[in-house]
Amino acid sequence: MSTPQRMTPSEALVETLAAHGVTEVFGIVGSAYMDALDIFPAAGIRFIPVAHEQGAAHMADGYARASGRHGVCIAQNGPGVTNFVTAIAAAYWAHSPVVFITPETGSMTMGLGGFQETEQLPIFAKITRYQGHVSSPKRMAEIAARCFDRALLELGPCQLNIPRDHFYGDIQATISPPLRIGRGAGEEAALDEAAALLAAAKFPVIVAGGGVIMAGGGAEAVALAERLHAPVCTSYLHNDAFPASHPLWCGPLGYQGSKAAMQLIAQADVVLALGTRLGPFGTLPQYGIEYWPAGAKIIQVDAEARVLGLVKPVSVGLCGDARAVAAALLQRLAGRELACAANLSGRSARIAGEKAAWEQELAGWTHERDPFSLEAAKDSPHMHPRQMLRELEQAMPKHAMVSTDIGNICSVANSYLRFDEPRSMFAAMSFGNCGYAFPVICGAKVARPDRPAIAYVGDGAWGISLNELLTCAREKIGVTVVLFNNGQWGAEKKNHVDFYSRRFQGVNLANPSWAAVARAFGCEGVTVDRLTDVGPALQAAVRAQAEGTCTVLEMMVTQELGDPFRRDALSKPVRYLEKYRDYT
Ligand SMILES: Cc1ncc(C[n+]2csc(CCOP(=O)(O)OP(=O)(O)O)c2C)c(N)n1
Ligand SMILES: [Mg+2]
Repeated sequence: MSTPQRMTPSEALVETLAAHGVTEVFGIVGSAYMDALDIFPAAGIRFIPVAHEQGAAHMADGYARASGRHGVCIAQNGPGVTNFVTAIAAAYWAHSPVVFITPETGSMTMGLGGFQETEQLPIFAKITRYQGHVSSPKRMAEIAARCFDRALLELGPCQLNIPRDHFYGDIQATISPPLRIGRGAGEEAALDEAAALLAAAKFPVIVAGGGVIMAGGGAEAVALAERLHAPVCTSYLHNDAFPASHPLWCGPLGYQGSKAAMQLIAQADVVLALGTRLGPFGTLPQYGIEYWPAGAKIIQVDAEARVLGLVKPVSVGLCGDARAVAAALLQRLAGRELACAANLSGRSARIAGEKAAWEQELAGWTHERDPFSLEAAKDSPHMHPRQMLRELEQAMPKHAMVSTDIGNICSVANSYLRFDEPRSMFAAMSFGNCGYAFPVICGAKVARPDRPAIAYVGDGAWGISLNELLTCAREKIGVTVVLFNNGQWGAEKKNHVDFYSRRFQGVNLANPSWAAVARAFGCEGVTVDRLTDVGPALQAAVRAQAEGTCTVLEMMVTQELGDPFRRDALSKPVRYLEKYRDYT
């Protein structure tokens, strides 16, 4: 619609949603935006009512991550909107193009302390890419469109803040088509320099990050890796950035990642960090291995200029689209003599050797062996978490999407989550909030009903998020929850074990039967206590997804605990006061 037309601001909003291809919106109904909600069906938009607004924003995040399209959520002004905060912060660190619509208290009463009033822009200022405020009803279409354009342009959440009286009126509005701006491959001179470094490299290693996925650059990354015959590590929690079945794939870096990836990158003289900010948490030493090659030349590619050279010093920083950069580098390397060609067979053997060694170690690593874990598992009738995770890996259906929460077992799962296609792994990323995985997989399933959808969740995190079982039952969202019942907030208990002489506080959980709880919500619930039942239970639950059935598989596991999250951030307690003397 290129010419202005008479409409109401509600119509302008809904027409803008439609123009941007929005077909689903997550939220909880509220009077503030009811005038727009009323016409969603006529615009082909399904409103998906949820149990908690945090769930709605996580679902929008999952929807965006699975599809690459906008995820959209909406809430009542005041408390509905503040319930978004945690999930928007998570979406910010996951680079998700989420547009969250926040009706605000009326413009004529703002500041008087009326009902459901709070300043809604400052709360989100640091966790959004753009905040659009509809300062006049006449600007509804313009500001709404800007939120949608910028969410994709800058890859992050954008807030559309609308005083609730601004939904009403008689305006002339133009509905503009989406503005799509390509990023390109970046600076020519930097590309030349990067190509020269790669051509001279004797042991080049690629780190493939989330930027490869977001740019749709999987094929280019594979082609570049093959041209260099370079091993490819995936960046922390982006296990789907490179196909795991490819011979050059080495697995994830970072916490509970692949030792093969770490041993190989430690050898690198040149690292191509493709589409990754090289987040600090994903480059810390693990398993006692200081793998980051401090002496290597680093070429870092990211769509966001400000992350280049931020965490690790770089030799070349390239601000561009990971796909376009990979293609441009391939072009520059075509027909060129590569120093690394000289030791191709040696490198091949090295890659295969490190991968085989890690596989063998993983295969034998059936349980944790530290004193606490050995004690905890000794007389337990339950499954060892690692063995259970391996069974899940082996039974994982093709094209599966898996979300993971924050917790000890979810973290250990990192070694057992391998994917052949992008947009398959949705971890809680660096915001790290417990309660992420379940609503996120619900949103992913709504976006991609054709793909199996599985959430890995600890029993503690489950308590934060299980209310969305209501949404699954009501809206027939067929996802599978693999719930790790170890009766504890395990990841934090591990810190008590390692640093606080096992003075446990607030870490033991008395659980109901989570399978029975799921059934009470109108979903399916199955308790699994034997390794041989893990795979068949997963497969049956995935089959039931086709009927819109959500199943909770309650995995009964021992209380053993893998390596801690934050060894880097904790130290043994020091007490100076007499009354706390024993607390060391
Ligand atoms: C919202 C939120 N609250 C608290 C934490 C701190 N925290 C990190 S891991 C963890 C324990 C997770 O326990 P559970 O979900 O049972 O998984 P497990 O570690 O037992 O596998 C907690 C409480 C967090 N990350 N997010
Ligand atoms: Mg637990």
